[in-house]
Amino acid sequence: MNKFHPEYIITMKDIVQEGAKILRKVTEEVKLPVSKEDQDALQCMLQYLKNSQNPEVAKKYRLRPGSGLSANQIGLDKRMFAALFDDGQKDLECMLLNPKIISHSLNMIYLPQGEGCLSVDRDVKGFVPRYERIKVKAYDITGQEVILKFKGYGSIVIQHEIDHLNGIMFYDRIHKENPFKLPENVDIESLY
Ligand code: K2U
Ligand code: NI
Repeated sequence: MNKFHPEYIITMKDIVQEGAKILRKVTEEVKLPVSKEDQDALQCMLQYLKNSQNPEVAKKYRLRPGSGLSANQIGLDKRMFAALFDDGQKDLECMLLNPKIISHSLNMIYLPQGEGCLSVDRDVKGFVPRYERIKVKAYDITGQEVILKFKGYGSIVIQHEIDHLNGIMFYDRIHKENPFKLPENVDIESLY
């Protein structure tokens, strides 16, 4: 049994920091049908994102804002994550299990300010090339298979989270010699 029951409030002390082995592990597939324990943990992860994006609550619990949180970031060796972001039209929340990118655009994008991470308590400068559009096959919290498309900022968030499930940190994707060098012969542009 893990501690993430429905009323549990995830705070920064629950978020694994870089250096922990679990952040470098390829995490285990979630068993279907989805157990109550896994559903509860996923709900706690989404609630963290909501809390962290609410200024009063974030202040009260000293939460860093997040638009995504993967299970291994709270110490669970499971292929699942929660995401909460505004995709330009609407506020989108998702909790996905066993996600797989099944297709993606050739063109790429990057955040001009670079990326951050709840598990990385330092500034790491540099561009992180991401696919502009992705199509993802995953399972929702009820165990139903879903096929979802993401573009722009949402695509960046989802790729950042799926990377976590594969033990990849955002700075692994920054050019080693010149952090602001973009990949050649790739159509890549700043998200804004
Ligand atoms: O996985 C995580 O650590 C959450 C990441 C997700 C993320 C980082 C960079 C770009 C997209 C997603 C961050 O906590 S989200 C932090 C943040 C919050 C608001 C806006 C941008 C980044
Ligand atoms: Ni991260």
